[in-house]
Amino acid sequence: MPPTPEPDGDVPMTEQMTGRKGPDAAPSPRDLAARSPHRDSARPAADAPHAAAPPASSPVGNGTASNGTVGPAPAPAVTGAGEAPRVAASPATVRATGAQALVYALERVGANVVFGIPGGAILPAYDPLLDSRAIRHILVRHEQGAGHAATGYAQATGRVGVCMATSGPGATNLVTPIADAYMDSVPIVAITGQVSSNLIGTDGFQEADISGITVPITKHNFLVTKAGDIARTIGEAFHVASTGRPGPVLVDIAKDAMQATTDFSWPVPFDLPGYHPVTRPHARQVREAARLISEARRPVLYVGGGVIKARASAQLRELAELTGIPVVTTLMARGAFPDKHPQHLGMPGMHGTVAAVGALQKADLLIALGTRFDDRVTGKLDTFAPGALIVHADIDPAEISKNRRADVPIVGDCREVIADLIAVIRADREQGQRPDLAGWQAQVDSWRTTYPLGYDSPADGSLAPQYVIERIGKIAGPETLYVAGVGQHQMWAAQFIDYEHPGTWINSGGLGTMGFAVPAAMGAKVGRPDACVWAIDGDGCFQMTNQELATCAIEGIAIKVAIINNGSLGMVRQWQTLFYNERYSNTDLGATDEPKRPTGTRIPDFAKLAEAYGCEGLRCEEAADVDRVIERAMSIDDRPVVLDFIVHKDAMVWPMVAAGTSNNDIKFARGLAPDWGGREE
Ligand SMILES: Cc1ncc(C[n+]2csc(CCOP(=O)(O)OP(=O)(O)O)c2C)c(N)n1
Ligand SMILES: [Mg+2]
Repeated sequence: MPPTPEPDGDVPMTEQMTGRKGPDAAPSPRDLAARSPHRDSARPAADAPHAAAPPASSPVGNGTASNGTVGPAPAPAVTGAGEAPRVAASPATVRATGAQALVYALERVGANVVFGIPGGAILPAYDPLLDSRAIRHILVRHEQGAGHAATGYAQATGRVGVCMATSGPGATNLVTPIADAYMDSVPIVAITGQVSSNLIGTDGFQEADISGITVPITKHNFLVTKAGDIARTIGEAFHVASTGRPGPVLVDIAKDAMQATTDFSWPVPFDLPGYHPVTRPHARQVREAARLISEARRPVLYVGGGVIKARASAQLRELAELTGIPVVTTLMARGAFPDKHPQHLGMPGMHGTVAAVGALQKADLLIALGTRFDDRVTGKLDTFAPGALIVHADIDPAEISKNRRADVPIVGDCREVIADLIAVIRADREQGQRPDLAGWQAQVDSWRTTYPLGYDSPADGSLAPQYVIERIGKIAGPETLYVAGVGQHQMWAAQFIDYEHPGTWINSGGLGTMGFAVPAAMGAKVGRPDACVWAIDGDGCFQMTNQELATCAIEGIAIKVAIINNGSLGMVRQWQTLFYNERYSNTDLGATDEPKRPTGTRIPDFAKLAEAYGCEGLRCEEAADVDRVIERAMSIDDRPVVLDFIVHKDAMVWPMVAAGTSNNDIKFARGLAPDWGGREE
């Protein structure tokens, strides 16, 4: 492994500060401490010499993260650092229960929305929550919905999303969304009630060691057993979640800590020894990267979700236009670079475009920005981009050389890395250096025009799912936020909607969590109430979390949901078609099991289900009706709308690189491989 560069004059960053591990990493002392239910006693006192208040330049709280904002400017935080608690005009220090301190602290970090469900262990927190004028609590129907809603909120706004649950089953229901947020580096804070401290470790009623359970899927987690630690821990949790590489942080609070009385004051000194995310790239590494860029003849900008997290889209565009280098945007980076831009080759990976996949494979230099060489992008790793040198910039040093060795590693915030690269390259250009990329640009253009994304209309006249999604994108337009479930519909939504702005595409990329779309769309709409929010969901996914439509209807969260109803677990069925000899084991959802049921009977009838939830429900089965129902949905703003699009069962997602095979073996349709043409170098 090449050495990871150290920032100028700063401490080296280790995995223990990020929670991410390299392949051989042993648990850090902090991890071990984190696993101990007694770790609070190991914590140095808040007034220990190393404890320091956050510097004024990096205030704690929502909307203040240096690299967390996407899309339009986030709503202002309800309170800023330095203001008095909201609940009452109060002196610097007030007597408060731990539960009140929790609510005050949430107000002070700017958390104005909490998604959650109460229960015994978290009950003390719900009492002062009732008095808070600053925090809107949204009562969800399942904790998984709370977690994904927090993620959707965070993705849509760049602020920290917050979810809350009780101990035991409430907390374990948060595990999936926490893992989801971890994989996609989303800043959320999950607050859970824990049984009283004297019961911890006794298998008490509704006890689950949620901090132990979530060690591998949180950026950091805390178990709090003292009232006096609650406010500081909330401040730290928001700071850790939103700085450096964003991620989920869990705060598990014992019930007796919430019931005890303490002194609340703000701001709180932090106790985060060793947590110093590096944002400034090393100048020498940037110069080395610029040198490789000036020497490359077949370079590609390989752009990941970190560019969106770093709010670096404008810088990316400037770099791309300055250099003329073609751009690919991963599933997590859709919207980071405008789809209409002539240098954009689209999405790489398993269902990427031929041009994007081909460009990576034939490149002599990849400038990888905020991306992690995921297996869905690289295909068989040892055949990925065989002739390319790698510049890899990421805020998390644990990502660098994790999967593919970096020739030039750069640790830093993508916005700063790109800005520094621009400065160096611009200076070089002024000296007359201008690499000739004309041949390469012509080559990738020819792949793009020869192998555009496309689909066939079903021969039986039924609806093509791709057509439905394409029409939603055209009618709802590029200002809309699109939130996808997981499956074929997700890939088509990534392919057939044009994303022109960062933050307009929200999906579960890393974990691939079915059930993500409805609650995440709910959270996105709460965070961006003025935006139009469409969930593009599958009939399988929708059945996992659609109960949050009740939440949406009751809370006036007017999302639009398009169910791409192919009657099956379509993506799994596609693999059965291709790799299991068309043996469809347990992928047919049996929605229309004629003749056992009368023709036209659907289980469930999504339109009726929507109506039962207080939403508008519409069904569409004909291409001729597609625009009309989408426009009808666009005209409804006072309640959620669900559109049930009955689409062809056998449509498949193309292009495709079969799992475990080389990107070189990409097929743009069944059995059809592209002819790469051009020079093989
Ligand atoms: C929670 C969860 N369970 C199982 C899977 C495996 N899986 C991936 S896609 C898929 C099918 C999704 O079906 P549907 O929502 O109807 O989408 P379609 O592929 O038909 O568009 C399944 C079962 C998953 N990703 N997540
Ligand atoms: Mg389906």
